[in-house]
Amino acid sequence: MKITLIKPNMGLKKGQDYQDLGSMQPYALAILAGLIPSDVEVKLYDDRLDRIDYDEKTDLVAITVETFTAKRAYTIAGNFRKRAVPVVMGGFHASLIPNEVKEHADSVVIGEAEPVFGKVIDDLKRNALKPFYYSGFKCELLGYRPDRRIFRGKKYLPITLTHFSRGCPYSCSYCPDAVLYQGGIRFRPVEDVVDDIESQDKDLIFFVDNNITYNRTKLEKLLRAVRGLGIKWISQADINVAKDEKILKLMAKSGCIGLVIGFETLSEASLRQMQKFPNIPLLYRYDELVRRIHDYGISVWAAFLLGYDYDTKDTIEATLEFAIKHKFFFSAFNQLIPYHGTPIYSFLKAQQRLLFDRWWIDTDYKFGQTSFMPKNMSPEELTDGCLQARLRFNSYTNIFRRATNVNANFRNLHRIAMFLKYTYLFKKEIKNKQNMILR
Ligand code: B12
Ligand code: SF4
Repeated sequence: MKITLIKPNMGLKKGQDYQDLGSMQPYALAILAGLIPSDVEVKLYDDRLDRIDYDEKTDLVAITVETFTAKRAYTIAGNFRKRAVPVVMGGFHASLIPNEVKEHADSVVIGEAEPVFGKVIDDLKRNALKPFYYSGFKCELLGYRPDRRIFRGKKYLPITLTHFSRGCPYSCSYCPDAVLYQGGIRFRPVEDVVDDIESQDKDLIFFVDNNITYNRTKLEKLLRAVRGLGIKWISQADINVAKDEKILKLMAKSGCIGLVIGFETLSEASLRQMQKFPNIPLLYRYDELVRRIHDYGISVWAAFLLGYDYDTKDTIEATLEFAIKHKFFFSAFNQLIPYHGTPIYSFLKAQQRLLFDRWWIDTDYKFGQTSFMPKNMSPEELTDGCLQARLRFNSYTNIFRRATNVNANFRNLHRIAMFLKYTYLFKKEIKNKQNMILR
């Protein structure tokens, strides 16, 4: 028996397949591969790097679907189903809007693969696949091991993705994770994480946790365990971590070189509307807290989300100035994207402010476009404001300014190389991705 795993590409630019300048390993598919019995052959097609051979013999196609790759996933699924190969889909989008996804798949897994993928394979063997498998986002994170052999021979960035925790206790109104995890957060045993890291030959680890710093006691255990492994790592955190100097020190000692932090907006009213509660009390301390993180040698990858009802063009400008002032390693100036199933999607729909019912499958929608009617700007002004912020943050003058952050971005040769490499990739990607058509 053979199972083919697929990570779809996102889009087309000027009629050509869009190519990421650097793709990361599709971690979810390594988890799936680790759940497949050893007597079953496994093959990965990463549509961002490979050309899929639809005629190659296989017994099941398993596709991971995010909202931005849904359209392409449906096309790929259609090509296999035409050849009578059954298709199962899972992932964020499949769990957010399973009925839409079911129209393009034989089976849809709603939730995490671990509790149900074995059952899917058993049912396949009996020729009795079910239309839906429900597992939710609450399974215990025990004893499984991602199988990354599927990535061999493919040109990915030299980063290993793994995680310590899954979930998030907050409920920001734009966030698909909040909808799926429903406020839960679970942790892997530290030994499993160490094992997973030690089985890799890469020395840069990306913990894809939503917020690795949420539970400091558990984090401390992890930090002490990974300190001796000689790795460098990055992860996602909230700004509250900067209040705790002891943990910052431990993080730096254990190899932490960067944190993705969601600042979102400098408008307190917008933060309230987002229900971004961990940020609100610290909004007026952002300057001091960012400096402290940098003082510990940790770079900040800032994430902003613009276009909520109290944001104006001035908010975008102030956000850009804030990002330049703090010489962030990287900044994402994202406009609000209403994902199906989130409270903000329902809110905008009820107010008849969605410009597309389902932007992700609408042929008129382009990547980077605003898909709703903002309150204090036109959609075009929001689109252009975010694009200009990305371009200006990555102008040569501002790259030079950010390079003078010698505490973090230019701390040593390794960091300098990393800063230059990733800044080059990000700068190129801005224009590459903007206005791309989803396939
Ligand atoms: C790492 C990451 C990235 C990396 C790339 C990762 C990669 N391998 O290419 C970077 C930083 C480049 C990135 C980019 C983007 N990302 Co991103 N990213 C993440 C992040 C932080 C972790 C993803 C991950 O590995 N999770 C761990 C895996 C194991 O979890 P999982 O995918 O849910 O998989 C489990 C289940 O869903 C299920 N499952 C998944 N697939 C399948 C398939 C089958 C068949 C089955 C049975 C089950 C199953 O089982 C898995 C194991 O339990 C998530 C947020 C998060 N914390 O998860 C956002 C997230 C996935 N990204 C998101 C977005 C929007 C993007 C961008 C579009 C952002 C942008 N505007 O450019 C781009 C798109 C890139 C692309 N080319 O596709 C959104 C997707 C939302 C959605 N509704 O689809 C997320 C959820 C963030 C968010 N909260 O908004 N991202
Ligand atoms: S803190 Fe981050 S992961 Fe958690 S709900 Fe808010 S946006 Fe989502």
